[in-house]
Amino acid sequence: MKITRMEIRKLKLPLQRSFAMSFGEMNRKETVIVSLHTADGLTGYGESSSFSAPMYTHETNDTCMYIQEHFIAPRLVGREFDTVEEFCSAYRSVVGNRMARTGTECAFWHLLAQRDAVSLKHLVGGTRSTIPVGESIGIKQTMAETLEEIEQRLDEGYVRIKVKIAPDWDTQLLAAIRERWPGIDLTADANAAYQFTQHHKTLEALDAFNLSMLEQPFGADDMIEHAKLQAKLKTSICLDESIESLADIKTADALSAGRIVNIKPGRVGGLVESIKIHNYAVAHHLGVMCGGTFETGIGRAFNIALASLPGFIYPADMSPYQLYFAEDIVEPSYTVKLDGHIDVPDTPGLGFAVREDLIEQFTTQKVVVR
Ligand code: OSB
Ligand code: MG
Repeated sequence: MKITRMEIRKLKLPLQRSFAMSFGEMNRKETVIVSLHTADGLTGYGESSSFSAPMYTHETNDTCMYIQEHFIAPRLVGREFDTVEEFCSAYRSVVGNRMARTGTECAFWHLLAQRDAVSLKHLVGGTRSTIPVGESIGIKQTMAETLEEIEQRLDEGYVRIKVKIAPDWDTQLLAAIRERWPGIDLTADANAAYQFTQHHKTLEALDAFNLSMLEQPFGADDMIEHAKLQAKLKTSICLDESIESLADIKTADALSAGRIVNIKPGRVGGLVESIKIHNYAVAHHLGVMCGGTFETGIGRAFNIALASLPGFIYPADMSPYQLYFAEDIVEPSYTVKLDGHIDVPDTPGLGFAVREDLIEQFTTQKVVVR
């Protein structure tokens, strides 16, 4: 397939409500949508689901656009690629910047799915036809609000509740949830808010809440600290920010820094690296869950395909757009069924129809490389 043009757009999506995590509050959602256009007239879409500020990782919407425009697109446009390996090797000189690379790489997977008339699930080797979904609940003003939202999601069928925690929003909250729902699948995600010396006692005490996992208590680089805590904790640590690559999961495994990995294509640079991490985790008896960074339906399509791999035994962070955005840019988007599962599309291509008119409408910045 010959790439004739690459478009990189920043979109601003109207948010339904803000969402707070330990590192800050998200009051607007901007994302980067990439499209690759071929000489045969195909269009492949991908998403670099980054944020306006470098809070979750070092990348931002603007760095994703910049890296793709100046360092990735020029290595692709005018060239021909038949496999994802050939495609990725064209820009292998670009280190880091994994969210930027993800948008580009996923757009190529979308092209492959169209060329071969197969689903993304088929391309990645997925085996599940449905995947279980849990809700990720941000830090709210009050406990009552949080409990109310949990109740609503449980009524809607979600099979796991993940609450965001921080040093001033942890034990009391978890105690209140457990008091009301002793048996639900409950997890907590700290987004790197704690420090070992200051907080390890508090974190060890979280064992009392029978969480299915404690996600990323310490900083991304604090692999040793995670290992020290995991050695004292019954609860499994799930690593999110700490794992950007296959090399990172190998390090984490060697140190016993956690028992579960949250895989997000965006954080690790795309589906190729995600599959490698998944395969390593399965071979080394680590658990795997599929996370997200509030992707639109385009980014979610790749996450859903990934989550259909057999190692994804934990419910995915895959809440549908209605929880965050007023409108999605695919239509129809997916829904969470009353049994808490979503169907994995198994039709050729993305599995969702892209609303190009809405992409146009939400675009605030656009770069075309030809
Ligand atoms: O830590 O898993 C996280 C969203 C943005 C950035 C980081 C995280 C999250 C979530 C929500 O928890 C996951 C989602 O539904 O996309
Ligand atoms: Mg997380």
